[in-house]
Amino acid sequence: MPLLMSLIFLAATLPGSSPGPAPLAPTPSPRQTAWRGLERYLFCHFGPNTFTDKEWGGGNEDPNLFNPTDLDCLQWAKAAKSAGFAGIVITAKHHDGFCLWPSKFSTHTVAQSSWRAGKGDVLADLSKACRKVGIKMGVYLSPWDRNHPAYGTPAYNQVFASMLREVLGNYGPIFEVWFDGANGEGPNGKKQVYDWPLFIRTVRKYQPNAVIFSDAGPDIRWIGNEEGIAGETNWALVDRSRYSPGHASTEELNHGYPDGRDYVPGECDVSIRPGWFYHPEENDKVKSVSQLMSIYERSVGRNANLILNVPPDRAGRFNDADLRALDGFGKAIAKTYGKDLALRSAASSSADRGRGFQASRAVDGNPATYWAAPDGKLSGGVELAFAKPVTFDRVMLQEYDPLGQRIAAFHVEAEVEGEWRRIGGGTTIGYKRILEVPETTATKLRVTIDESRACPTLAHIGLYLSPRS
Ligand code: FUL
Repeated sequence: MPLLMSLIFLAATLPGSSPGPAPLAPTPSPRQTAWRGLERYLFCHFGPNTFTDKEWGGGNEDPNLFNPTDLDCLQWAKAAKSAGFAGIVITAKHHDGFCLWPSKFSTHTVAQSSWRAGKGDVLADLSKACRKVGIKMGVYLSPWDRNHPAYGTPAYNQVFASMLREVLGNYGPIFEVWFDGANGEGPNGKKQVYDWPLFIRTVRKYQPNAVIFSDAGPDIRWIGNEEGIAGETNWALVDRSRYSPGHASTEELNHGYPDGRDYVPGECDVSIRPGWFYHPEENDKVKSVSQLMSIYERSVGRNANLILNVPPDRAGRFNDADLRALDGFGKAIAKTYGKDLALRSAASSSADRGRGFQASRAVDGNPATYWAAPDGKLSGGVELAFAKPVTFDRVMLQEYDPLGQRIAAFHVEAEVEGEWRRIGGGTTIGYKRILEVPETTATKLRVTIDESRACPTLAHIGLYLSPRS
């Protein structure tokens, strides 16, 4: 046998060497994996409602009402970036049908307003600002249109697809397209039968890397409430075929289920204020940093992404109260999760797959490497030993998401003054799970997987201490 062949044979048969676990269907697409890494981004509800103090416009508003006196998308983008948000999704068109760009397929747009003498284009300003600051841009487009005369007839589907083409073709890369499921009546009193396959095809054609959001995916799903809270058990798996936009069980969307045939992770939407649009009387109702942190830990910390709405005011700027909350929120996340107290601790495993998948891979700070149990083993765990006792009140766990969501139950124990005690546990982990535990000072930590759909993986075990107030 030639030397090289012998070496390969030897390596393959060495005890402990192993190929990686086989992926467990359904698994994320590359666009879903890229979206996972963004974790949180802003939502901006902006349009005629900003000026009429409404949440849902009738579609018959005078376009001249839309008149931001000092539109400053750079201010939005800078605030997002400095608070650690990865992008901004804007309501390019809400239910009132008003287009924030000069669409050729509607007569209810910025071009019909006297704002910037009809030459303004909010999407152009925002895409420039996002590019300058280095964050991503996404768009919300409501298929429900209370202004368009064709709404309620088959012709409207072509109108909406043409609008999508304009929005997706002219402003650079778009990372997310947010489809609202609302389907009310239009000006002629009729409801539209939406051509979803056409809309989805159009997005894929003009922005193949964008994820599409709706109750039914196809890429990411609504989490089933507008409080920004994912279920404590949250599978990224559902059967897409059981839902359509606007028609889905909110309970199922909130939790997913382990036998779901499609990989469609959740996105948690919530506003920093009571309303989605700006209302001056809500300036003193902006959520506190501790409320926002609790939302973060129940969205990003429960295997979902967070889209936080910050509505620009009538000038076209974020209000100071929102800026303060955003800044505090960004700082609190950085303070809590900026320092991993378990990083590069001594790690061992009760069920080790072998070379390349040792327990140390879960604490090496690299999300692309992971601990994995041998094939067929559906339980097992990782133990960490610390050189000095570590004090923490948050445990972060991550599966290696590209191989599919596997873990269904786990628990965590800590060695405190020589005695092991259980400090927490749960069901799903997925891309990221944050567990709030009592403040604990431990010399060792053990994460045990109790149930799994296939041999479990852990890409990250992190320990953190929230700042004391
Ligand atoms: C809902 C809409 O009806 C609200 O106005 C808002 O845009 C929210 C994010 O989605 O379906």
